[in-house]
Amino acid sequence: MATAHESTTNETSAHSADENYLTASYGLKSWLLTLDHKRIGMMYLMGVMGAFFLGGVFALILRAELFLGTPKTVLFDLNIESLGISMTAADMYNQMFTLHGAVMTFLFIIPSVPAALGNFILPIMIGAKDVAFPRMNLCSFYLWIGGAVCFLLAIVLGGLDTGWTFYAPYSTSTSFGGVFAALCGAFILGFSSIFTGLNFIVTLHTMRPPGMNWFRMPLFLWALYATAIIQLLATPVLGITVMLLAVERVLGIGIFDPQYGGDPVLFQHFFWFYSHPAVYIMIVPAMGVISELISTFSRKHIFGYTFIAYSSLAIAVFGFLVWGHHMFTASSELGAAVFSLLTFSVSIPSAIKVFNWLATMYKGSIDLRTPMLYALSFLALFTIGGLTGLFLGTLATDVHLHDTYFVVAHFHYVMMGGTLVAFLGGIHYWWPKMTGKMYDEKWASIFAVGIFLFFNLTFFPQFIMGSRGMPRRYYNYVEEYQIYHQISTIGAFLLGMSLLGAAIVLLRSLKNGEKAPANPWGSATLEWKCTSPPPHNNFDNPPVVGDPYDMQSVVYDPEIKGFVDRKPDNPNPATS
Ligand code: HEM
Ligand SMILES: [Cu+2]
Repeated sequence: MATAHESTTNETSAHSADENYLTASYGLKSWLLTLDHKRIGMMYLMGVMGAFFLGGVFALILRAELFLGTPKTVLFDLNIESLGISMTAADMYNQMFTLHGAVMTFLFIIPSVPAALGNFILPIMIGAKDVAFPRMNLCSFYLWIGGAVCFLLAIVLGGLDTGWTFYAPYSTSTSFGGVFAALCGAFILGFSSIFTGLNFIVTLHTMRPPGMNWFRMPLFLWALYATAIIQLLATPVLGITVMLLAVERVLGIGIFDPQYGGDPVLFQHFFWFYSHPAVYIMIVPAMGVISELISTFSRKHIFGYTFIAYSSLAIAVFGFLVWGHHMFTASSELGAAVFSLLTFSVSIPSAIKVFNWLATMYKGSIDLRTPMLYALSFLALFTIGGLTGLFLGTLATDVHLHDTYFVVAHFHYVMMGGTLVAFLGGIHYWWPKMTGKMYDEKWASIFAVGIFLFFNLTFFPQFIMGSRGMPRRYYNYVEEYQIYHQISTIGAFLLGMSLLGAAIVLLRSLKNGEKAPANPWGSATLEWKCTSPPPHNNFDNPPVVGDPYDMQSVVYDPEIKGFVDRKPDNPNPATS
């Protein structure tokens, strides 16, 4: 007699081995015009990885320049009279950190987890065929492309040196010609982000299968849901702000520039009203990935499910109340004291998550596979990033640390040590599902460890030199900072090589990798119940919804080198 459980595993055999979303149709057009969330997710993945590579090249140029202090430079003065180009090494450095920051923030880290991994995984995790609005999903991807083109155009049009924050009145008066194009890029990318968020909210509200109430949803989905709320509510503010700035720059209407009667601090309020919540657009989905990884590779039910779920929402809400901590030195003392106090509120839900992950691991059967190595890295690096944030949130200490390398180290620990590392963990975790191939475990884990070590070598010295007064956004420095900069630069190049190594391991698996089973890691969420890679429609019959963290519901089957559903009447599948 076929039990409910069997019908889900039979799903696998209903498809011939090579029929899946990658082989459902062929040709460039079938990809470019696809409405399949999986293909859109894969295109996003390629796009954001391209952006990350570009941003990484800018970063290495910055670090190369900083290897030598005053008065030596690696960058050079550029003078091509026939083209009307004249730029000093200092100008070039300013351009590089602006492009690095803008590309990493707008083109890479904001869309990374939601638009690439979320698009691929979210519908399958709820047993659905697609997101609620597949056309809007494709539109979001093309808006991303449009935004990327604007940024490339900005480089061609003379670049920009405002920093990724576009602070007025400098951004309304700088002579570099790329500002307008970059503002348009940020505006368009905002819509791309809004469309993804809107799609996820509607999908989660309307398309969850019977049996999956809100509290049976995997925590990755709670995280994407909370993120989507921020995307929807905060991004329009950025859109309007950059448009106002563009109008001011082109038409000279006084909004932010005191020269025309505008208020530059107003710009900072508008900008950070988006950009602080935006840091939660970056970190909350990453936290969602970590919840899945920690539970799966500890082979234990997640500890404190409800607390983790609600803490995502709490972060989304509190995140809107703390933007003033970016402008302590520009606001009234009372205002600054209130924002300082409010800032601490966000650390509570973040700490709740960390404690619950630790409690999940406690007495678990921990499997140090590559995705888990990334998850452990995340725990260490995110904790350092978060705790150093408290020094910056404290009014008195921030006055000293503001605009130093301490800040640079802090946000790289959170964004790169946190989000990027979780993103890499997520890619390694879902890679078999997305591509149908297993990668080389040994080399993948070697590079994961390398990324952890060299990340610290790059960014830890920056805390020290920052607390000793090394300001950020400078292309030169006095001799006492040289040793820290040199360690940091060496670390950065080794880090770059480890990242490249990790990419090569993954890409090689496409050619040489073993075929992936449906459920290689023993996870209990629904995306592991369809074949790897999934068929075009994900599921022919809706899968049976269970507890997403019941690790006892699956058992290892050595024959297929993967996990299968435990059948209620037969606890050992190997003998069946
Ligand atoms: C190999 C890895 C990386 C290295 C070596 C690196 C290095 C740097 C350097 C040297 C600066 C300029 C500091 C200054 O002069 O103020 C900088 C700024 C910045 N980085 Fe990175 N970075 C890396 C990865 C990332 C990632 C993954 C992100 C975001 C997800 C990121 C976001 C930023 C931002 C937002 C700025 C501020 C730009 C500005 O001041 O306008 N970086 N980074
Ligand atoms: Cu903030």
